[in-house]
Amino acid sequence: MTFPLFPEQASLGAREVDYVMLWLIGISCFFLLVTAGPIAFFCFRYRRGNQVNRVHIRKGALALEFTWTIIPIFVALGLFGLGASAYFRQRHPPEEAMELHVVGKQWMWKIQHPEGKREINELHLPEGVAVKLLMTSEDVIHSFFVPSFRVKQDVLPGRYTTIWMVPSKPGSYHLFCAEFCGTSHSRMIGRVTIMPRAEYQAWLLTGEQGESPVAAGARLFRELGCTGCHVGSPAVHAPNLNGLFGSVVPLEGGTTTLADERYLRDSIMLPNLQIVHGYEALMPSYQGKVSEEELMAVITYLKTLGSGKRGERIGGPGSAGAVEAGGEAARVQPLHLDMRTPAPAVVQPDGAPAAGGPAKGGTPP
Ligand SMILES: [Cu+2]
Repeated sequence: MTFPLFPEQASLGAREVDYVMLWLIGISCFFLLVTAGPIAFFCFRYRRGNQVNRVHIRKGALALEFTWTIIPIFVALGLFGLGASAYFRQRHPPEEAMELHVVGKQWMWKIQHPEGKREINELHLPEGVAVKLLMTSEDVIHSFFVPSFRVKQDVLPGRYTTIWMVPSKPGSYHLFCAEFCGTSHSRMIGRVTIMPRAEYQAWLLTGEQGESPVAAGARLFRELGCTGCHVGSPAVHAPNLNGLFGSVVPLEGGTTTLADERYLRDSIMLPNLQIVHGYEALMPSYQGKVSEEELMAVITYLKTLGSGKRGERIGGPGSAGAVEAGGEAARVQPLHLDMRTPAPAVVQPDGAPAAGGPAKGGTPP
């Protein structure tokens, strides 16, 4: 149910956030009454000049002190548990979630869908599908806020942040920037439109059909000269990128790091930050040479290498495996919502994952 004064609930996890909020408000009101009430009463009763008994004031009450210490501890721990479990679910998108790219800049939201479709200050989403937003900023700190989804996340220059949700109710909802980001911050607003899946699929095919991030990434990988060192048997000894994403990378100095989006980004923009064990620091920095969108495209392409996803999305059985600098990338199909292929995490309105793809992250936000 939607509670009065709360924004509409348009994602599956919105209700959970509302319950946590209501518990916090309820418990705060309760303790406000049990403390402010007696204060007001005693102020009145023991005001100066009032004829009341002021002798034999009780100095200690151990049982009372234990009670008002122990009960609030458990109340606070309970609230912590509620909030932490909601937060934990909000931070862990299911692996199969459909990934959209969001770039914030003064003063607009630029969004790209996995099939290549782009939009500005508009975000169209299919109903009942887990959606993950990979976000960064071109300039200052912005904050992606959709009240009806109960999600808000800072969008930072030089870093990736993510949020995810399962849109649950077709309609149109507000999108805000919730971080003061300059003179036109108040104009950095947009709309989120949730559509039934078939309608979303049809909408994807309308208007200009852009290059998908995977295809663009494959092309850039070639054009930027990455193939010279990372493909085949190059003259320069460079790390193999097949199956890199999600793996643990041994670094110079004996430490390791997880090859996530942050690592891939840093390896391209700040290559000397973390040197892979056994390799020389020969990689040039691409800072200033690629835009945020291009960088996201290259990283999306790298994520598909050797992960099996590449075959699923761009080639077919023959294409998974060796890095080929995306020769087949042009054949990207809008497969995400095609029922014949492994779908992204599709979640039924009651929160249970459908057969199309389990939502490993549990109850989504
Ligand atoms: Cu902003």
